Amino acid sequence: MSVRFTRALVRKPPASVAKGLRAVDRGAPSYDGIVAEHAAYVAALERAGLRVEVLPPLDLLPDSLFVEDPALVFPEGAILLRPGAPSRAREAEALRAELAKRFAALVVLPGPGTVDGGDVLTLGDRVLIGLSERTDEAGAQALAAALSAFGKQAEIVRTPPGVLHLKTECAPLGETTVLSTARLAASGIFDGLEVQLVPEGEEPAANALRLNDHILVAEGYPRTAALLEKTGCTVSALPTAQIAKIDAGLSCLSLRWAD
Ligand code: CIR
Repeated sequence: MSVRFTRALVRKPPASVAKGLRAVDRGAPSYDGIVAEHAAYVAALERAGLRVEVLPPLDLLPDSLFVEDPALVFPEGAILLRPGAPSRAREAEALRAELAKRFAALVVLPGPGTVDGGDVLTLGDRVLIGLSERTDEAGAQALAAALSAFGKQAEIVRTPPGVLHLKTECAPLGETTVLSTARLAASGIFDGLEVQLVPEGEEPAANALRLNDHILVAEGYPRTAALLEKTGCTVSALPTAQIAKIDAGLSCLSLRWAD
């Protein structure tokens, strides 16, 4: 199941987090603010029933709290990815031993391509891989081959131009249901699935996180929260103003799986 989880791995924000990559400079985030947002996030994962393990901060890698980008995890095993930003390339290696401890199978994605986990949307045994500034064709092909060993069928799609990651604009709400911005849905990549559209003007809320019968959504997007309430899930609105300054949302702060 794409939305059933029992465990999560997160990494504490490093003191260097204000140096995290950002496409547009809207001012540096506050370290204390990011620590507070991270703590609220961990508490929300626990309320959703997940056992959360917190890895130590890595000061040399400012974006290393966004653990979803350097790896992909399933109950059957983990894949170490190849982050597309040069400053993030070493994050995968930093996760290797932690994943090897927790997963029976650990696959290291072969080069030379690049893939960020933020471009990977899992819907049951179907996995969409979005080509972006971070994920290239060679990386997507290598990941598609690695996924077939886990019994997953990959489809290579396109992250919209100017959008950091595929999941910046969408989130799985079930195996056949996605939350999406209208512009991403208009590309046709979700044809055949049930699509819940994020109300116009609330696009940043598309990067929500369904965990069991809970859904986490960025605070400040009341129409999206109301839409998500209709699923019958418990909806928690979480502060993300500081991590948003370095282009991050809710999914990228954890690796999640069911054991
Ligand atoms: C970056 O640009 O890589 C980080 N500052 C933010 C990464 C956010 N990751 C994600 O949405 N999957």
